[in-house]
Amino acid sequence: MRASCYTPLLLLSTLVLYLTPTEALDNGVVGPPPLGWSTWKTCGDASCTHDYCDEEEVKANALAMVNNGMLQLGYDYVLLDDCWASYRDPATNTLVHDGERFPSGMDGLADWLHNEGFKFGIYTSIGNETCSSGGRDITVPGSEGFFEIDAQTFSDCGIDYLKLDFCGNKKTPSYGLPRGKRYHEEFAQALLEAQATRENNGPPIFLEVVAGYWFARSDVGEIANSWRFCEDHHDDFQSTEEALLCLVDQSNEYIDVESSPGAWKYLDLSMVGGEGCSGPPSFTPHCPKQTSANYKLEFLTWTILQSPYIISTDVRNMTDIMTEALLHEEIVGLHQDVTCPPGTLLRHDKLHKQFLFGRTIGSECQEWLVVVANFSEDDREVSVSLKEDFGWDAADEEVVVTVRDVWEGVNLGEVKSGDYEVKVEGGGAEMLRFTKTAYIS
Ligand SMILES: *[C@@H]1O[C@H](CO)[C@@H](O)[C@H](O)[C@H]1NC(C)=O
Ligand SMILES: *[C@@H]1O[C@H](CO)[C@@H](O)[C@H](O)[C@H]1NC(C)=O
Ligand SMILES: CC(=O)N[C@H]1CO[C@H](CO)[C@@H](O)[C@@H]1O
Repeated sequence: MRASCYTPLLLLSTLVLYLTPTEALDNGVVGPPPLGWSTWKTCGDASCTHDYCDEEEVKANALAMVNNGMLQLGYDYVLLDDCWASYRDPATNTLVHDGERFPSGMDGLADWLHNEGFKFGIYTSIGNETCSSGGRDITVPGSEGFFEIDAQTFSDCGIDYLKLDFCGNKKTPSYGLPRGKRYHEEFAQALLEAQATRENNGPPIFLEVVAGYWFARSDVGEIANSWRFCEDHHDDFQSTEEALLCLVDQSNEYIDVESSPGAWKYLDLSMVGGEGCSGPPSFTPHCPKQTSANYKLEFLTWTILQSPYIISTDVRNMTDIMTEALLHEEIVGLHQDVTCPPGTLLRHDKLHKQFLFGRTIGSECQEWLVVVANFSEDDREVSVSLKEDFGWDAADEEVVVTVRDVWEGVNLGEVKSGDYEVKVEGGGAEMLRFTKTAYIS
């Protein structure tokens, strides 16, 4: 199995970094981070190879989202990953979909999904090949050399979202650096122009870039609505820790471009519940490679950071942890709430492998939401400091703070000042909400 996406490691040390404010890609995408489902780790049947997908699988998962409440809760993006294109027509130079997998074509599928209330997304690569073939014995052409034509084709078939990867001839060592930033700028421009041919310039096309951050750094918000900034995420607890450690690296050494409505840092796909198993006779809809505690941690950290949350497992067969997490109304509501800035990493205790993430919430941004994540072997309570972490210092004698366990949906009690000690399950996480509720006179 080839890696799904672009691997940036070799480039990091050679880039010049600039500190400038983020501008947003001006394509009309505004508002909260996307919620949805992707084909990438969802195996459709016993012939499963990542990323297998076809019309039947996509429609069945979409209908499951209608029936299990996901769509109603806001999971409205249905995204095809690297599995739909098959060749470039030599006469018209347009990309052609795999007709066996998608008998109705991309526009037929787009119409069907729009009719059910979903938004529709597809995938391409900015190099001359895509990163995978979706389990077929073919090389799938990328968009290099055809940015305008492809952008127009995608727009014409009615997409609402495009994942832009970077594979192909960039494997030539000297390939990526001189072209990476320019290509992303040109593609974003081509997509804007294609979108402008739509009636009333819309609906907008959400643009996700996989490698754009490594080339455009602090300018990434000008070329994308979401950007990856770490390695591919896998159904693996170590991979989850690595994803979160990328935030530590950024705050120490690299530019950290903050998210804002319409421009989101993306932790990559989520595999809560476990990806599907490959091939007969082992095929089952889920092969969990993590514990439920680990999946809870994954869900809580993705949501407090307001990463786009795209689930990539079989939602036709929801496991208990999937139902508990994905359909958690209060947490999904907080993830979608853009009144206050997105969560950030407040503290990382390297020795004890503990992370504290936080953001302000509430109509006045005066409450605090935190996630404490425990990757360690240590037996040690984690303390949240009202003063150090929230700056809640004033009139401390009079303030009473209520603490709520958001996952369990219960109030834990009150704390007056100082530290709040929270016990976190091994390899797990807790989400707490701190609200100043009363003043003692
Ligand atoms: C992509 O470019 C590489 C390097 O130039 C080349 O080896 C490969 O054949 C190209 N792929 C396609 C599909 O043209
Ligand atoms: C953190 O997890 C470890 C196991 O990985 C566990 O032994 C320890 O009790 C946990 N720490 C806290 C503070 O709950
Ligand atoms: C293995 C398994 O349980 N698969 C089921 C997943 O859900 C679909 C739709 O409900 C069923 O048809 C499968 O049998």
